[in-house]
Amino acid sequence: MLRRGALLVVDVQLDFCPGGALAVPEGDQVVPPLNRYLELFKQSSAPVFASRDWHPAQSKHFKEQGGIWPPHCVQGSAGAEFHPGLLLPEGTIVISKGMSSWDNGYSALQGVTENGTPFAMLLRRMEMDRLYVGGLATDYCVKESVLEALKEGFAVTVLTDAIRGVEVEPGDSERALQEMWGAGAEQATFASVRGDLQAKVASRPPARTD
Ligand code: VGL
Repeated sequence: MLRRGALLVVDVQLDFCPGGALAVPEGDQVVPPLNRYLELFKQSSAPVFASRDWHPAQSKHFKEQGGIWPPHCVQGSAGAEFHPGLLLPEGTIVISKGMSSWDNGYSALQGVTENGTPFAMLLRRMEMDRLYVGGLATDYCVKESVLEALKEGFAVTVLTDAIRGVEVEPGDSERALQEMWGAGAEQATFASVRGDLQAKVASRPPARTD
């Protein structure tokens, strides 16, 4: 069956990069490999989504309100910006999540577009059936997005050369990956994804015009 795949870049925001409020070790090192994927998906005319944590200033996700994290990715703040080196192509659809004060917002599948359309609904409307997922952080938002996408019935490929973990406890990322594989996620790196997409472009039926 022809697979229709989209790229989901998870939370490559300044607060999750070195120097940010909740820095993921080597978080910025996902940027160069993600740029290669972004270029590939753009060339293949495949959709690109970029999720972002987009928290209110007061959130139960934050330590002061009973959560476990320092304040980060507050709506409109500099730390909530995407990493400036991330080359999001024109037409990238931004998915915001964690926007209410009670919402951890780990899963991009709980996110919404700028128009308020739920991401999962949009993926169905666009007849997508596979998500290729990279970004930050392996052990939180990547993991939760992957697990929920699988639950929602999408196939998922984790881009293992374009993810990094928070590692609150050493080994968290490895455990997160095992959980994702156990739930049915597949893994790939750039060369095989490029092969996939090129094969698909070559075999794509004419676009429906009705
Ligand atoms: C994340 C910790 C707290 C993430 C978000 O994007 O993975 N991690 N909030």
